[in-house]
Amino acid sequence: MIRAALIGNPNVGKTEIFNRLTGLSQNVGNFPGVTVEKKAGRLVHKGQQIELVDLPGTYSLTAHAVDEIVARDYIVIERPDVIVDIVDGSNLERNLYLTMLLLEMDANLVIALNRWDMVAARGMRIDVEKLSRLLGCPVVPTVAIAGEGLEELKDSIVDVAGQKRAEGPRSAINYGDDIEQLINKVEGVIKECTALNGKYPKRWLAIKMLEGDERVMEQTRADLSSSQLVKILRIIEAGEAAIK
Ligand SMILES: Nc1nc2c(ncn2[C@@H]2O[C@H](COP(=O)(O)OP(=O)(O)OP(=O)(O)O)[C@@H](O)[C@H]2O)c(=O)[nH]1
Ligand SMILES: [Mg+2]
Repeated sequence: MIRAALIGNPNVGKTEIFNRLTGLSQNVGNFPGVTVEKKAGRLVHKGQQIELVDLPGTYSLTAHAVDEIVARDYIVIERPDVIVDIVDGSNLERNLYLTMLLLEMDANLVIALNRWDMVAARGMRIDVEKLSRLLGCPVVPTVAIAGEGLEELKDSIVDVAGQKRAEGPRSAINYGDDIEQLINKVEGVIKECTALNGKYPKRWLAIKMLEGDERVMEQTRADLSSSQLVKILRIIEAGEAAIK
């Protein structure tokens, strides 16, 4: 069975896509925040069972807001095989911020460029192939309300689930030499920790630790030995001192 999750900014059409793919009828509404709890449904495509989860809309993946925590925990703890990032094509720049955060998490991404009807209506042009090349994942234009592009979207979900997850960042953000050095050092300690092995994306975890993300610190504390924890805290301290 393929485990896939729909994620994206609020009000982009995630639930509309979820309903059409699963045959369920969750609430859809023309305002943000309609979906507040994750909902699961099933479908079969090309003989493959797919479990699909509809997540609450989120702009970011910090641990500060409940909807962000639901989405983020689902991705880092449940680790679905495929993440379907629903992007509002008519609001591309704003929506791609979340996409970059997902790439940083090493997510196995498929992007649905939804509201493709609005893209055309507004006279905008998007080079879908170029976007797909730059982001290193399939990009499928969709019009959820008309059911357009959904067969291609299901094809991409099955294709991406069949590919092996690439280790390491594909087109993640480069934070510059100083910060990258700190990330590498923390990642080095994380690699030594067998209890954390395969549990979280390593680079993502290192970045969150350097950010002082309390939730990540709590979630990993029991897995780290005290000497590993001390090493990490020293790297963070040294980094802070160097930046000041
Ligand atoms: N024009 C157009 N409208 C769409 C499309 N897809 C969805 N919508 C509309 O966008 C609105 C939001 O749809 P939802 O499916 O509720 O969006 P959501 O992403 O689940 O929203 P939250 O749960 O609040 O995060 C609804 O009014 C849909 O009818 C599309 O492809 N084109
Ligand atoms: Mg919704």
